[in-house]
Amino acid sequence: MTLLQDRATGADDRYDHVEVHPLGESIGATVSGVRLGGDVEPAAVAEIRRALLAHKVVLFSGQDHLDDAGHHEFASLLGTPTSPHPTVRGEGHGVLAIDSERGKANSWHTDVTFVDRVPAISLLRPLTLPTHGGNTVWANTVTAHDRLHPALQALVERLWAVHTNLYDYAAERDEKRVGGIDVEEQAYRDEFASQVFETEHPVVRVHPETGERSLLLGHFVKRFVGLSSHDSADLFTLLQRHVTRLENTVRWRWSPGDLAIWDNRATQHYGVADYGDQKRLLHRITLAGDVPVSVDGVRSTPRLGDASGYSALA
Ligand SMILES: O=C(O)CCC(=O)C(=O)O
Ligand SMILES: [Fe+2]
Repeated sequence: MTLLQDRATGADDRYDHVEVHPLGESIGATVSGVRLGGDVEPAAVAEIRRALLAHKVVLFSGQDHLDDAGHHEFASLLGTPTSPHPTVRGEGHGVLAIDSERGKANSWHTDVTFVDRVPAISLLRPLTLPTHGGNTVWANTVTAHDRLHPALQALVERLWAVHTNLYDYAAERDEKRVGGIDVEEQAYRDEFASQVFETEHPVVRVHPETGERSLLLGHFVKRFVGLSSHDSADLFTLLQRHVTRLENTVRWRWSPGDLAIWDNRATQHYGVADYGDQKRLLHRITLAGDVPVSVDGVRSTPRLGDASGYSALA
């Protein structure tokens, strides 16, 4: 990506209806000059979508007027909202609560990759923020792919991974003694895994709108098809290291009234859990996506679970 920016203002002059300020060369832009809601004019929606596809995550501020209904109305201009989650109950308006009292997303992932129809876009809005910490970091999985050595690209092009919602919580976190785990957190984990989903996805997917190739990985990956668990773990670590290198990320410090929108087909993200026991609550709406397709045109295959009730196909 070559950024076209006005040297004085930092704004990208290819937008007429919104202002777009890139936050870095790899990923992230702030978008301003628009009041989000169900009444945003189509030309502005089209530019927001263009900025999203170019920068992978776009960040809005000053949207304090948004409630769940407005969040949902605006989301509906960009796509078809899914139900809140394949297994976890939501809040109405297609909203999933991201609540520190139930668990923390401090592990790199792409949302809901354990189903075949991975959501295309997620929209996240803070309701309660801690006094410090609790930033979110996004990584660009297209640049992660493109910056791999061609020999590594050739390797991963032919590889498929099994993703499941029964992922290993202890792998990315400090393991808690079973008897010592918080009751609410355990209830959430039980609900999360109340129905098991498993899907085989290509490690390299072709983006349905941009044609870009991206690495489809993150913490729901259980193993690579045909590789031993040791080889899977080593290769997963190697690839994730390329996804999450700092040059490939953007970090956002939340303020009340913000809204983040990310292209879930081209990113991973991580909620930094550095705010102690403070309450942190955000509301997320996801938009229906299509079934990923490999570079050879082969679609992902569900192995366990039927996600048709969770999401239409985009
Ligand atoms: O807590 C965060 O910052 C990220 C939450 C998350 O993973 C999500 O909203 O999908
Ligand atoms: Fe997430």
